[in-house]
Amino acid sequence: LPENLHHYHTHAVSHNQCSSIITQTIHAPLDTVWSIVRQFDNPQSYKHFLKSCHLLIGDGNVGSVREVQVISGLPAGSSMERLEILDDEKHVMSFKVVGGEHRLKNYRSVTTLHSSPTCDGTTVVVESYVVDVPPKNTKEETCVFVETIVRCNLLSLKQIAQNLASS
Ligand code: A8S
Repeated sequence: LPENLHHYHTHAVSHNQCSSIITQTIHAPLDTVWSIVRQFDNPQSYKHFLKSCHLLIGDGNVGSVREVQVISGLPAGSSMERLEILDDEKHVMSFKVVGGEHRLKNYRSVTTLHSSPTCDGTTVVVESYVVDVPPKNTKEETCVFVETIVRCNLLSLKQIAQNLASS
């Protein structure tokens, strides 16, 4: 396994937090996938639970803060998120939640892209997160909720990247 996997996806997790890691194989070149993931001001291009995004601070580099509006039907209205890592060489992006109207306090995620060592033109996306378990919820419930969202996001990223790569 690439050595940066361990480095970027090992999180300090306290007793009232939950954490996990999700992977997705995409049949598109790494640069294609990265061109989508790296756009901090346009997460709604593949995160279909979001309807809009605008930057409150910065221009899309590290330290920028975005505000996203969530589609209706979810227990959330908006989220404010700060870009923590954007590494165009190592293909790492990370953001943390710094506010908003939702239940995922202190959510932080790291996404890394890896060229498949065995299959040309294929990318493996690895996404890990840590979040506080909300009052009156269990770790299990929180993980299921977050994993559902992250899996949907990565499946949608796969579809969009594969369409771009085959056009
Ligand atoms: C991401 C990951 C997650 C986003 C969650 C888990 C969120 O945007 C949604 C619903 C919520 O209740 C929390 O990579 C929050 O965006 C869709 C508003 C943060």
